[in-house]
Amino acid sequence: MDFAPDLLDILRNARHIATFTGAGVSAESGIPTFRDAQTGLWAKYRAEDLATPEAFRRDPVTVWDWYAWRRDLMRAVGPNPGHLAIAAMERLVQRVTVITQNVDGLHMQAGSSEVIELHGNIWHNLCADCSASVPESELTADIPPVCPHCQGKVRPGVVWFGEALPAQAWTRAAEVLETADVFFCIGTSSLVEPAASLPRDARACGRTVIQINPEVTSHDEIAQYVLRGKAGEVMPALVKAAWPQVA
Ligand code: BJW
Ligand code: ZN
Repeated sequence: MDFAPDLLDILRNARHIATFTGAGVSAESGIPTFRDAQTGLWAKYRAEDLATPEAFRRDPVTVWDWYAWRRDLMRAVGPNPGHLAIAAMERLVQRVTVITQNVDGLHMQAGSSEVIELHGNIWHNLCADCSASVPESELTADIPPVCPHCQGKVRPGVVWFGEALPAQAWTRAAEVLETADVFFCIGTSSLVEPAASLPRDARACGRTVIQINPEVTSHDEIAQYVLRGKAGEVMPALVKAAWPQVA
């Protein structure tokens, strides 16, 4: 794989690299994306029936069961070379921040130490009524489990449509834009707001934006470098090309 020499220089000289990631990064681990035709979750299921607070209120059993199925699927897989290449940059660059829309925890499993989860984490549980966090050890056998504090219904700790992103995660992501030299945008369709605004904001802040995706997205227009391909192939090759002695 060939990369522009100036891109490799930018990476070698960077002191802070941010990677903004989406479902495409976990696709090669075997986790379906949302919007890919045929294989994406939204090709088979309706987001309105499963990923909104209204859906949970209407049919908590179906929503809980769907997330239980996805948890089973995720439990069986691990990080792929894309996650690992992002984590490996921590040994080569002063600071690497991962801002992810993914809820699977695979960046942490790969060894990334600074991970901002914009859409929550599927392994967390919280009460839909009192918002208390409920540890796995306190989950009752009910479907959905019952909150130990208020007897409300327990739900997965992810961000559904119509819900605000966790304030602290959003603030931290905004701070990253101020210091990162390079902003990778990897494996996201960039259709879901407000997360999709981050690459645009990064470009407006004067950062070098690098897009990695096998398909065209609206962020091709704002990225200075567009690398067409799979994250698990492009990222390891790029890290090796930029730091051939050490990567
Ligand atoms: C590969 C690859 C490989 C494949 N390598 N690449 C402004 C304008 C319009 C709408 C809105 C707006 N502001 C808010 C909205 C509404 C809504 C929204 O954006 N809707 C649009 C879809 C129209 N946003 C919200 O509701 C958000 N909340 C909000 O704004 O609240 C406001 C508020 C403020 C104060 C109080 C109250 C409210 C919340 C959004 C939550 C999104 N949740 C989900 C589900 C999470 C839980 C779960 O997992 O079930 O998050 S939806 C889903 O989409 C998931 C993802 O994180 C997110 C993004 O998807 P992603 O990662 O981009 O995946 P795909 O499938 O779309 O794309 C995969 C890409 O990978 C493709 O490009 C492939 O080509 C590529 N690829 N293989 C590299 N090997
Ligand atoms: Zn409760």
